[in-house]
Amino acid sequence: TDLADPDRTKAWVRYFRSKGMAVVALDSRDRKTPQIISKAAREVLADKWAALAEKGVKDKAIRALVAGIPNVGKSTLLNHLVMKNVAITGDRPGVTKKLQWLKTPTNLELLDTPGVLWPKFEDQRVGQHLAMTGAIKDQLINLDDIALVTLKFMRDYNPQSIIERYHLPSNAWETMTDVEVLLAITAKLGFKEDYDRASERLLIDLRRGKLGTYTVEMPSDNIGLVVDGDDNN
Ligand SMILES: Nc1nc2c(ncn2[C@@H]2O[C@H](COP(=O)(O)OP(=O)(O)OP(=O)(O)O)[C@@H](O)[C@H]2O)c(=O)[nH]1
Ligand SMILES: [Mg+2]
Repeated sequence: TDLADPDRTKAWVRYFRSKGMAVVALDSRDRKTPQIISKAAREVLADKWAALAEKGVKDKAIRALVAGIPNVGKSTLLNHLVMKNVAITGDRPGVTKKLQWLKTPTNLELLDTPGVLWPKFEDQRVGQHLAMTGAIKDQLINLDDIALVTLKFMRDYNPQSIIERYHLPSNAWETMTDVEVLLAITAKLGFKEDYDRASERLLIDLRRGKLGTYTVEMPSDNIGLVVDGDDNN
């Protein structure tokens, strides 16, 4: 949540709830996160616990696995829940390489898993957006293509953040194409003609929240959503 657009996060929470899912929006590193998760888990499991209690089963360990796209903070979240730095985390996709059980003193067993992506993207925007957010290894993408996708997005979404971060003239968006904006950023960063390097910097800035909070897709865009058992995805 700390990196995402708050209004768009609310829209996504509403969307997944409308599909009958239990949803909490989190900053994985926040102190309150473990409490929020355990409260939500208790609510989700309430019926199951009641049924077990009726059969006389008590103190059963809760086993849960964390799953998701690469580099979203799964291992960070689990470390927080077990209150130790056991799972390896890192500022790039593909850090967790294998399944790993983590145990807590409170009878909670958590399975960390490597990030997963679907085998192929039906809509190329899905791949572009995942690349923007850092879910795809930078070695596998064309950085300047993704930088241009980012600039195209920022032109409408938060043009001022680019002007301020890279000290561009205030009318840059009116007078320049996206390619020209990238070249202007390259020059301002002192990278001469090396727009690959500027592209990389732009993406790092975006991913670290230096260009403000952002969320690229909305539920209403209907791009590559994987709910409703839609097996096209
Ligand atoms: N700003 C912010 N950064 C986070 C958050 N959660 C994790 N991070 C950072 O994001 C990076 C990725 O975190 P990981 O926990 O390694 O992500 P992962 O989902 O386990 O990644 P893979 O194992 O590669 O799939 C690390 O640099 C974390 O410090 C969060 O909620 N907010
Ligand atoms: Mg991980």
